[in-house]
Amino acid sequence: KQLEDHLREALIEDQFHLAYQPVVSTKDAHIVGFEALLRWEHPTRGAISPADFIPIAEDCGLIERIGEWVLRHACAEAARWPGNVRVAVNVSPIQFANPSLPALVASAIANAELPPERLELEITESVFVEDSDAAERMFRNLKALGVRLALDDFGTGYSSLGYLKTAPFDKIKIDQSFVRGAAVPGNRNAAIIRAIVMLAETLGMETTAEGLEVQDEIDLIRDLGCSHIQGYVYGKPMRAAEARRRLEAGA
Ligand code: G
Ligand code: G
Ligand code: MN
Ligand code: NA
Repeated sequence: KQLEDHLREALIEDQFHLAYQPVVSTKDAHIVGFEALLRWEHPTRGAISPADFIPIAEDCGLIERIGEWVLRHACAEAARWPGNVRVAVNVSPIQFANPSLPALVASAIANAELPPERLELEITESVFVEDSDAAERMFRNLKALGVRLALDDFGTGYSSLGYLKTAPFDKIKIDQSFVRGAAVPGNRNAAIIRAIVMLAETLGMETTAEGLEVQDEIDLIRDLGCSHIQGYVYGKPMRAAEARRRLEAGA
């Protein structure tokens, strides 16, 4: 059997779950939200990484149904969290190209009774490559719903910067490849992060530094002015129940 057939089964047989990774404020380390990350536990093959199966789901057309599953589950979970804690959901470029995405997002937040500003959609630069007019229309339609938009993996893709003029992002997520090594003296990544933060601030956008693993990186990222931090240093992606416990513990 092909992985594609296993994926179809996974949807029907409830083999997916979401893991939630904390995103904390740089200022005082309180949790402002979680990124929802898809996990697949196959009954015999064990855990399969989204890095491996998302591309296949995109190729065989299953990403639409999987993406809908993710969106609805993430919104339902976030609706149980205290007042202003957000959930971030990764949106595939294939989903983004589908004109029905705003209707799906509207339905997901309405069903979950989640205030729209508590949902953040993470989108990568690649959506600008094919048809940037269509991309900008989509951004406006999503913004009109009141949800937040984040530019994911910033700096790793096509980075034309031109789209930052008009695309209504609320946040730039600085890819972990820039954080790695940034605390080493003489490393140029710190200068790049500083420039991205200045750019984002000028445009009124927040910044999340991704993939922080050690305390040194926290100190550096604080100095560089990033507003938010995400990484193993504050928590690996965790089960929904554990995320709720973290919120109750207030840390
Ligand atoms: O969670 P992990 O660390 O393994 O993620 C690997 C990759 O899979 C990342 O690029 C991440 O953005 C992507 N990913 C995780 N969950 C989802 C999801 O629900 N939808 C999409 N489109 N991508 C996801
Ligand atoms: O592409 P995207 O940024 O959505 O994917 C985030 C990926 O980064 C997930 O696979 C997540 O598990 C992973 N991740 C999150 N924090 C860390 C970290 O501190 N170190 C490493 N190596 N990976 C991380
Ligand atoms: Mn992401
Ligand atoms: Na990212």
